Amino acid sequence: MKNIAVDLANYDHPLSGLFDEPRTLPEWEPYILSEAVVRSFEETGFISGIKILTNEQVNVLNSELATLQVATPEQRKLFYHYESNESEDPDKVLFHAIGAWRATPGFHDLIWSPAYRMAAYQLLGAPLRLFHDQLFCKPAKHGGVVAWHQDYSYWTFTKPMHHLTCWIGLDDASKENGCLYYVPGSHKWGLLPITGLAGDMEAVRDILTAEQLTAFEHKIANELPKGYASFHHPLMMHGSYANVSERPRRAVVLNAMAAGTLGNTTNYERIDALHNFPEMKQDQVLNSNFFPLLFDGGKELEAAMNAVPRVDPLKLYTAQ
Ligand SMILES: O=C(O)CCC(=O)C(=O)O
Repeated sequence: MKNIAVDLANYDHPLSGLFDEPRTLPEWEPYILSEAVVRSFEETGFISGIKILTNEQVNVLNSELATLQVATPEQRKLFYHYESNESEDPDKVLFHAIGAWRATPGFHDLIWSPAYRMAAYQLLGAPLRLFHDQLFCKPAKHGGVVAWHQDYSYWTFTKPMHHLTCWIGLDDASKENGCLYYVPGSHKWGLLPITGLAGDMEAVRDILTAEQLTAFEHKIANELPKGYASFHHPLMMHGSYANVSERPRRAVVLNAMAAGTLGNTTNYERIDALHNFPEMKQDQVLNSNFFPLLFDGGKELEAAMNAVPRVDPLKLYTAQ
């Protein structure tokens, strides 16, 4: 039994009771982003300071994360990507993995958390599916640079671009321990070529215009208490510097996409990177159990949802 890892992708609903499950509009109301916050997202390409997790929920996820950092070979098969320095010291594990939602109940249920789902619906302006999740763990005093990049440059095996990233801190994140940085307005720069994620933080500078380089002078450090999140547009320029502090910087990232997103894999030049991903057929809606529908505007809420502020997807997600 020990060697069998249960694939939680078989469950298209929460399993653990870790999160509320609102049904009526009054129950959803505390999670609705204001008009001003939605407009700010349209303008700058990101918003920050959204509470997703209580401290107790953070603790549950951090306990599960510790087990995933030493996952069994069977558990590792559930991941689309699993990269670790394999340090024997749990405090020194440098770790990036995609697919934790399939492996443990807390990470599985996080994708159903109401604060996440409502904000994602408003910021995509459309019903949404899970694309995938990610874990980014930088131990104390460890490099762990994530170079400046745009998420969609790595996701062109799906189309059209109608995706959203939510970054959730599992530790307080500060400049010292390697918080994320954003370049406000860079979501209007169009799609730029890939310049790499590891090693040279500044590699992207070689392909930027003088105007874009100037915009970097206004970069924002996304410092956040644990349990809080930022959301960013798929073309937002972002990255994180090394953790030079005495404490870890762990985070879980949820990547969503509009419910009608299609596979675009036939001519994808980095196809090798996808060999552990779920099947994605060219021009077919990604609607298997690996891409669960997370929020469709709530059938039971229907009329009320029209009053909830949302972005206009045609304005925000068409320039590529
Ligand atoms: O957590 C990090 O340092 C990087 C996260 C990131 O690149 C993302 O959320 O898209």
